[in-house]
Amino acid sequence: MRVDRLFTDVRLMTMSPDRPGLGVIEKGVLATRNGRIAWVGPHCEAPVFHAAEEIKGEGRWLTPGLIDCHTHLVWAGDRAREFELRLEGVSYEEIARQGGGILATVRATRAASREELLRASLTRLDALLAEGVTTVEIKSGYGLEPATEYRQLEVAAALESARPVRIARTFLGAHTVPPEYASDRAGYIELLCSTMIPHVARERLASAVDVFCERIAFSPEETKRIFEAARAHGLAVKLHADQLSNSGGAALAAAFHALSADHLEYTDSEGVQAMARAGTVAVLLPGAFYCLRETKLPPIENFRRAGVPMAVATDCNPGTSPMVSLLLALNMAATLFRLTVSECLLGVTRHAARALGLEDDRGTLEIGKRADLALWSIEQPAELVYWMGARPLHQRWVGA
Ligand code: DI6
Ligand code: FE
Repeated sequence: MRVDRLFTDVRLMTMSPDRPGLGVIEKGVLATRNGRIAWVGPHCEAPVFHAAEEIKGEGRWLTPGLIDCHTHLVWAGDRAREFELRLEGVSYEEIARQGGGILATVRATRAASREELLRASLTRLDALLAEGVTTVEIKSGYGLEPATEYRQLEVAAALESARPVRIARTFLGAHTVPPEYASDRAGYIELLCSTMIPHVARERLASAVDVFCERIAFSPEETKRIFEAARAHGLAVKLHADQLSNSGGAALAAAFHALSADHLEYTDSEGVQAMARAGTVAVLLPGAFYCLRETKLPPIENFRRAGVPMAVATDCNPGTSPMVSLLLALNMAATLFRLTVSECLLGVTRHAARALGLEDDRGTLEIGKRADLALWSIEQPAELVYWMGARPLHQRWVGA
């Protein structure tokens, strides 16, 4: 069999649904051709390969490249001062009401040039890539006006040319109501639905639409209207749901067959059941939970029992999760949310791919999937979750 790259002497976490847990193959071989996986399996079953390049793993672990399926990575400015205010006891919601929070980042992002945005974003992106991430979802939502929203998405696309990485783009114009529409919410929603969503769809600036459904952002009724516009323009939907209060966000997301509902601290069993029926992925964001010093845990055991796939992401954003380490998010998901090691690792591979609607394309080591790979200097899978701040990545490939 003629192949481009042949990985030998590797232990595989295939993440394949056809095998239990992480789909481990202890003595594995993986071959790639044209950027896709051409063969994968145990060494003893491997055919004879003619490879342009052989990579000897020396017993290291090979996994699919990690997927960070929820970030707001493109923004300008910083919110370190707000962090200090919170340390002094001011709440996140109070800061938002005073015009800080998201709106502070909106001002800085509107004022930033394309180049400034790109430079700031690359620093954060590089930190993720250094830990084996090969796909990053990036949301807009710090423009809240057409030009800046589109610019954020264009910068997200430009990151893909600047680094070996795949970017999935999500339009989050419905992050919060911008100040100029403070007394005309309906006017902003009209702008979203009649101008921005059609433009984003037409220009293929994003493949999904997200909404922050929350007391301080958009109501379930408003969310519905925005989702209907997304659907009418052929865009998938995702939802920031039940993060600070239970507004029935999870059930609403499920009713629209959302790819994912994210955060979910306040989701009730009705929401969990609806997500299970719709096949909506639960994206858990322990970084935001940690930064807000939230104490209400997402209903993990309920998700487990109902068979709702769980993903884990950084939520990288300047306000509630200034986190550029997906492995640290895993450690937090285990320690704070009690996810198992297998749940954690499936949550940044197979289930994260599904949260982006890309489960047929990546997220597992299976024939035909993209050869986006990470090779780790570890002795056992648990080390990817156990360490805080270690750099266990040996090498990564995007389309090997
Ligand atoms: N939920 C969050 O935690 C972030 N956005 C969202 O919808 C916060 C974004 C920010 O504070 O800048
Ligand atoms: Fe978020």
